[in-house]
Amino acid sequence: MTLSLLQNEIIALLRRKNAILLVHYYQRPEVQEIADFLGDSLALCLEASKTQAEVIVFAGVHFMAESAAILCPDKTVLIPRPDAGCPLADTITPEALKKAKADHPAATVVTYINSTAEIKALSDICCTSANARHVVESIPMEKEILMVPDGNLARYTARFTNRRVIPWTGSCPFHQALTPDEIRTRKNAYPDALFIAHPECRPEVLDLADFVGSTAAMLRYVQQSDHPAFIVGTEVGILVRMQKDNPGKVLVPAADHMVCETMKYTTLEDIHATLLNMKPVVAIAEEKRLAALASLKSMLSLSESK
Ligand code: CIZ
Repeated sequence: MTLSLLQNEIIALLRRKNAILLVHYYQRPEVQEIADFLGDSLALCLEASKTQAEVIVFAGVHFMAESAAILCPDKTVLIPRPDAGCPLADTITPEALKKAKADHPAATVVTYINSTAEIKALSDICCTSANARHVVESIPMEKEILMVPDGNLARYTARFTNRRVIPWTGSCPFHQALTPDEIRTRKNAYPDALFIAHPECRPEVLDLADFVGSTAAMLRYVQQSDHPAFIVGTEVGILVRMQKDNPGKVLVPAADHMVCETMKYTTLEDIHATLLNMKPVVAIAEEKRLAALASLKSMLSLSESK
């Protein structure tokens, strides 16, 4: 692969500034090409906490860079596009969560990593789409569970865990927009393909899936399968990595509209400017960071004991 002049300049700047570039699977292809690490939000934050680099440039949406800053207070975390928000994370406000907690005072609050630092700070434990079931199963049977902000992930997790889960009403707009009719149309066009879906899709869509899993689990599934074709029910950016890992397989997005607008904000020009200016820096007030860290750590200690 030949890199562009701008890509090479970014790589040179990264080395000169003792920085690493963390890139989410849903980012633009040209940004994915120069990633030091490509991954889901949790894997990227864990890379951030292990690196010797002093500076982390996060190509993702805001909550992801915030999670890196929560876990790595000794490092400078830069976000090239601070306006790259997450519409799912925005479906819950601290005030609304405080009210829900007051309405369900005995409930354990399980919060998807796709949430702001403020929401994490008000939660008992975080989860990802990969470990939601394990996290929920760690909570005593008799406890009510308030699971925020993704209602689809909450409902999907509840199916397997025999727990009293109260789902929040939030959803990711492009996962939520995928319909069973669109899947049937794709299946007619690709009758030999398996349909794999992210748990942020709605229940009627998940019912049609041959496999449901997180981004990392979907990548693993396609790579380990002998099947020649897949209809992929998550953000189209993941197809870049999936196709690279599986050059001989037919991979089609479940619907062409499965594009996260804010994930595509970050351009090479933004990353270049960020490295030249060493800003914008992700800053979180220490009290809030420590409270958010506690809910992330509860999740991490659980996966260590798995
Ligand atoms: O946490 C992430 O990175 C997202 C958005 C989804 C996933 O399943 O990995």
